[in-house]
Amino acid sequence: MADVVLVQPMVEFMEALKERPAIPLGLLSSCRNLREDLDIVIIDQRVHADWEARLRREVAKDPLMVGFTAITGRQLLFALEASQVAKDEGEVPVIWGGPHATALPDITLAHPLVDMVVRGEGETTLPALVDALESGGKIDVPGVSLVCEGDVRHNPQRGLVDMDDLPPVPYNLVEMEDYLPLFRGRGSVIFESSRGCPNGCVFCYNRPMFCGCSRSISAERTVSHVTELLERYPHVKALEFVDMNMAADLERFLDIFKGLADSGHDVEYLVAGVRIDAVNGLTDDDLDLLETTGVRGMLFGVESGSQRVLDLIGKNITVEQVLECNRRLRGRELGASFNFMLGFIGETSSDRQRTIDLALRILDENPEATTSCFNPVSVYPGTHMHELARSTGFPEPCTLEEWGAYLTDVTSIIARMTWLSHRERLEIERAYVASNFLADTANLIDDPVLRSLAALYRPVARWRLRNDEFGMMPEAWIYHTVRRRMLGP
Ligand code: B12
Ligand code: SF4
Repeated sequence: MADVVLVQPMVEFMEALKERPAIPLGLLSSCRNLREDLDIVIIDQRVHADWEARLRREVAKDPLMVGFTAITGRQLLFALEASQVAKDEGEVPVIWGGPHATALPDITLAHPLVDMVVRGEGETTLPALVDALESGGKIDVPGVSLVCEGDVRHNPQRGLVDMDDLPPVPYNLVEMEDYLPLFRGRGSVIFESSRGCPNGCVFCYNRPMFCGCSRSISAERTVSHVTELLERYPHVKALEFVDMNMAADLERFLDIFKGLADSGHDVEYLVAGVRIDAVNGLTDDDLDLLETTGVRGMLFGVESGSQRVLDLIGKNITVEQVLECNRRLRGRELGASFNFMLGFIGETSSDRQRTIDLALRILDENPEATTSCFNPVSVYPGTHMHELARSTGFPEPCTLEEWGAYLTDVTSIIARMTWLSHRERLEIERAYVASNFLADTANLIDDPVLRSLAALYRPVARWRLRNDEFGMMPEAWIYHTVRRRMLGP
């Protein structure tokens, strides 16, 4: 009998483009401190075609709890579908954790399918909660919210974990072969070496989750955990650091790559969260070190090409720093990718054109660079952006279903941009569609046919963006139709 059943719901569109998803790191990480005598089962909607039958089977065995993770967006709808299955099958407590439940515990608990919420990090709260459930006593565990006699009770906040004290992630709880999405043709795994970020961008989930507090595993321990992982799973040939701001401490950042270089793994690395100013603080020798160690992906959040907007959103970088970073990375194999967003509150049409121009200039000045699609700004609960959006009459989603539907599709995100005119929203939608094809999509799309079609359309996309030509755009309709087909109903 499983004592603890955990469910990883489907996420969204991006996953439909990859043959295999990333490991369910949030759930695995929450299990790090669970007692060894407990039986833990992880069911993943993305890899277990028979997830429903598995879940029914496990619930029928009367476990202590069934836990679900979810970020804001469509994943909430999948988590609800699975929670319904659990509730249909037995009397088991349904417990939600993850970014969305943390930001909005009241709305989450208002749903009849959810019994408890774990706010924030799971590493200490989950073991304490499991003990409380087992003892059958009062659930007075810090970090947990629950409904008590019809009222929502939020137990006190739990302090943040010391990442250096955490044991390694128990990857053995899943079949590694089911995961390993391809990065440059290599099976990759995700790894977290730090949490949080000292900066406070208005749109980012960092503040509500981590109060802007940045913590990390020491360089030495990071290298030792990575080495252990690579030795245990020799078919892992790429590793993605999913830290929000991995180079917040430059010395630690460099020490990690020195340590990895010394251990001589045949592995490529992707650094998913790195700031422009951090890279500008590296010497050419440091960049050489990253390159020889195998760093082949560095993702930068630039967000806007307008200095006025960068200041408005608290990004704390300048356009000049972005261009300098791009120049420094030119001719290097570090896989620089620059990310942008359109539709910030207070942004004008000329600010948006500056963003498009900056993206095109980056690509012109550095043939090795790529850019992401220009995501329309989404309102994440608990962020400062959420408060700003409310003041413009943003139609507030009030339930889990509404939050799920709002962030399911770019068209629904754009439809709620109450701070923009109808014409501006149309411009953003079309620039978004074209921007999907601006740069090479090799790391995003596994299907070679789709990739070739994207490459064929690239010159048209660049022409549209360069010339602000969004009048007649039948390909926007084709794009949305294909996307909906891939996502399913
Ligand atoms: C890997 C990743 C993904 C993966 C899948 C994520 C998943 N949850 O299944 C993919 C690539 C699919 C993805 C997609 C997106 N993502 Co993403 N992604 C991440 C990333 C980089 C790492 C997630 C992770 O593994 N973290 C490490 C683990 C340990 O942390 P965790 O999941 O929060 O889990 C901890 C706690 O939350 C808690 N916990 C979590 N679940 C549970 C469950 C239970 C039962 C318990 C007890 C505890 C618990 O315990 C864990 C340990 O402390 C994070 C940034 C980050 N560093 O966290 C963003 C992040 C989760 N993504 C985010 C966003 C916005 C997106 C996108 C919308 C981006 C975009 N614009 O396209 C898309 C989603 C939709 C789409 N368009 O496809 C936001 C979510 C904000 C929010 N309010 O929900 C984050 C936080 C980034 C950010 N800085 O804002 N993403
Ligand atoms: S720098 Fe990045 S991680 Fe830090 S607050 Fe801004 S967007 Fe979030």
